[in-house]
Amino acid sequence: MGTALIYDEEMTNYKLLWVDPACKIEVPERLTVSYEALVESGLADRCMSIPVREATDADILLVHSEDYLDAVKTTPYKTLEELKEFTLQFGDVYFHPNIYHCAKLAAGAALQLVDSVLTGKMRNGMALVRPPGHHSMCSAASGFCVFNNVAIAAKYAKQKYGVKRVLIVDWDIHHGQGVQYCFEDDPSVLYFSWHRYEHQKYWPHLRESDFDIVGKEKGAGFNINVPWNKVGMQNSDYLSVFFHILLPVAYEFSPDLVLVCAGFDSGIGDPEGKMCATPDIFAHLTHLLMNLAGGKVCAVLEGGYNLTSLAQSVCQTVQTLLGDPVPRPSNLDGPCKSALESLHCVRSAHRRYWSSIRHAADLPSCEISTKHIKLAEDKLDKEEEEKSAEEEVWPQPPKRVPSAIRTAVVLPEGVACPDRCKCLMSAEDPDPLIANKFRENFLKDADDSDALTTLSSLIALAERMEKNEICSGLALVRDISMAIMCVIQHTAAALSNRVLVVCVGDGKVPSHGTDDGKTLVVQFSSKKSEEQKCKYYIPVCLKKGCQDASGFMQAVLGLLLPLGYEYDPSLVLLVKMPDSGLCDTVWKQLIGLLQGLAQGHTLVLMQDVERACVGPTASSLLGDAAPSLGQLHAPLPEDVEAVESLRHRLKADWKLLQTTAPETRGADEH
Ligand code: R5G
Ligand code: ZN
Repeated sequence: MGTALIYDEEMTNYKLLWVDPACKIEVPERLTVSYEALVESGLADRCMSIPVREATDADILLVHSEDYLDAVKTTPYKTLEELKEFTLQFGDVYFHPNIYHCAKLAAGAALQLVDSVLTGKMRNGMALVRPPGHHSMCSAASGFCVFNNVAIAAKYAKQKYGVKRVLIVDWDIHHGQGVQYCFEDDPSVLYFSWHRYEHQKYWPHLRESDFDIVGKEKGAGFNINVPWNKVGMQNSDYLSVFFHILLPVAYEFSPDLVLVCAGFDSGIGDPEGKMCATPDIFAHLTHLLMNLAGGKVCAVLEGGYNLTSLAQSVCQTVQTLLGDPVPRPSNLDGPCKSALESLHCVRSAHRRYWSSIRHAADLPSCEISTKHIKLAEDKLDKEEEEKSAEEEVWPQPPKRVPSAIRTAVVLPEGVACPDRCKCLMSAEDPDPLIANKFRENFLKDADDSDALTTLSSLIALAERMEKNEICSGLALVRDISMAIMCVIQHTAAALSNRVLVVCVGDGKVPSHGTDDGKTLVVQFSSKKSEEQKCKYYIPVCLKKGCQDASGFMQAVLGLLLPLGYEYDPSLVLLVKMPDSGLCDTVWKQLIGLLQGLAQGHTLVLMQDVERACVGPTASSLLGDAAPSLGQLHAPLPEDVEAVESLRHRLKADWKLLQTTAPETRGADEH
């Protein structure tokens, strides 16, 4: 099951035919540079190329009115003057004799993608299309959009495949008001959008783009707007919103399909968005969505006007859909104050609808609302904006070179090597140097040659992961504590290495050497442990340990991922203690999510009795999508309390744990 790529050069055959400074950015080259970058990087070849088709009238009428469709149908026959005239009805858009044809192909491309994925022919995919879709409404074109490609695709998926819940993630920097209007009373479609807003000063200047517009009637809570009130948002700002809003709600919602309004004008260098998130952020955004809906992610191009940034971002997205390990996250220095204000507003507006964020703080009565326009600050913003115009420079994302071996395993005799994995159990004798070191350090009283062989193989595995010959690994060991110590000692020996140790289940984790910052240990257990000993040992105590999926996922999304991303390890050591109580599906979600760290270098340790878990673990390490957890119920109040109190205690040290802006005392406050 591969990745679909849907593209047709025909969609480059329309352009602006008159002078209009606001419209000149939407050019055919947007598609050609994106596609050429995919071809030149070899990514296009690795995808399955699926032909586009024209959306039918019936498809288009799923979202648009007959009158509007009839009107657009006349555009191929109009003269230049008539096209200009027609365009004026809508504004913020342009027409061309061939745009109707292209708009049918763009919507049809989204439908071909949905067909490929929902028939099970393809795992996921991306459609490179023009014109974009997310602004177009039932009876109106808007913001370069003619037909609402993604909205049509969502309706089509529901109608043709009986899909019950669709998540639409709109990471374009503009508000897809067309998508919002289409589904605002529909609880079967959860629409999430972040967008440049600047207290309504930014296009399309709508009151209904603000955080307090949450959907209507039965659809209340199923529309999530995250307004950005400043330009220059960075990787941390985007990831914070994913960790603390989108992902908890998305897991609770449990979509059967994820559609992405994949606009890249939210990336650095874009003249419209004026944001500063680097192209590699799209690898992470994509990766974080890929364990929802059993991996059924369909990305459809929307905006993106800096051709360099656009092409790089498209490549990052497609390479991630293909399952290649994601790059180390960069520039994570915590969300800015304005982003935290937005985060806080959105969480408080939605806490009544979603149990996963019910514990969020209410807005203080003085309300740092996005509606509150701070005049004093606006002058400063203008100055900032001028300098951050188009001369933004950023390094080209490094090439993501996959390891020769994706997943290697170290297993005791008698346990079969899972499919597609490399078995490392050393037939040859262990390296005598390593063997001697072990005897001295760990195996004083034992002449346990089995243990020696296992540990040597484990070290060999860790070493080859460090050299990037092997991406991820799995070892079954007799003595988990000793194995942890071996790996930590070995890995931490290199100067720049950091190891994130994630332990699920009770049992003592060797925490010696955890205060130098070279290891960060997070342990999930049901046993109240002593108070946290040091900054780098974080015990997470859950009432039913890891048995309750809701409580566990809340801790993973709201605590472990932000900590992990900020810590930025070079290796993730994931340890499953005996009797962890974690079920396979939750375990697979955990492995999938953790592979966003350390370039996918995840090393799993389990006790040798856990043979039954080898298959599922290997599958996740190989990059298979985790199965959906189903709709999650409310987490236990005790667990919410435990996770929240930890988060509040740790947020001074770890900025990605913040969800509210720090109090500021200043003249502009009152
Ligand atoms: C496009 C306009 C104005 C006038 C004309 C830019 C996008 C996107 C959407 C819309 C625009 C803005 C034509 C046009 C604005 C105007 C990019 N969406 N836009 N008039 O995803 O006052 O401001 O990429
Ligand atoms: Zn846009």
